[in-house]
Amino acid sequence: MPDPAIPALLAREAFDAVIVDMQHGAIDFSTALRAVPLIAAAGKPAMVRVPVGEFATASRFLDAGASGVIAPMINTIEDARRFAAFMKYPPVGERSWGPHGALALSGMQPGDYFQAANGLSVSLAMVETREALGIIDDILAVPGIDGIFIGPADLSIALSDGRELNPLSAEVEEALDFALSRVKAAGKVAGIYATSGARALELANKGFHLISVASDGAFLRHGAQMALAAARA
Ligand code: 3PY
Ligand code: MG
Repeated sequence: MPDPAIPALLAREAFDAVIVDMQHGAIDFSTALRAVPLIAAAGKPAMVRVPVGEFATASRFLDAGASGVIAPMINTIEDARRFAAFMKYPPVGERSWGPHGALALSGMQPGDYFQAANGLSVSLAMVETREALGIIDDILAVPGIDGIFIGPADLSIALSDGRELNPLSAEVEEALDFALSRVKAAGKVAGIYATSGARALELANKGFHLISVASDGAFLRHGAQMALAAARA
């Protein structure tokens, strides 16, 4: 939702991090930018999902003090390399210097931030197509890619050749297990989107490290439904 008060409010709940979604969310660049220090003020890492292919935007969010970026539809090695290049300073990548918000929020000296930044800025490549699954080892091997983030909805569309949207399908489940085993073999991080808290628990039990538990709109709808059900009972 396009208001920084929403991630600020959610950051005060018991989440480990808050993800601002610029791929499908209606939030614009400057509004999302304002969310970063509000999330950080709650002591939580601010993460941003950038629109498809907008790797320069990833750098700008790191400059503003975001702790990590999720890049959707990383379907080729070149996509992964370009994403990593914008996320990491040399010698790993080609990130350009100018971390105004990261310095202000962390209080670090520029030289110290420069030394630490590549380890502080988490880059997660979204695996959500057949192509990406097929080259998952190569994506994970790209220097500067810290892990993957699975999009089970798009994956279900891809794996069914466009026949269905079913993030809980047997095919998706099999792909999740495969992806997770590859991430573990690479010693990197596995993230995934869950459509509910109950699903998030299942995915945590499988071994995923970072799990997005539904969305602001879903929370609002759920809260409204609960209150109405109680009132109408
Ligand atoms: C997907 O399920 O495809 C996602 O990108 C989750 O947000
Ligand atoms: Mg997706």
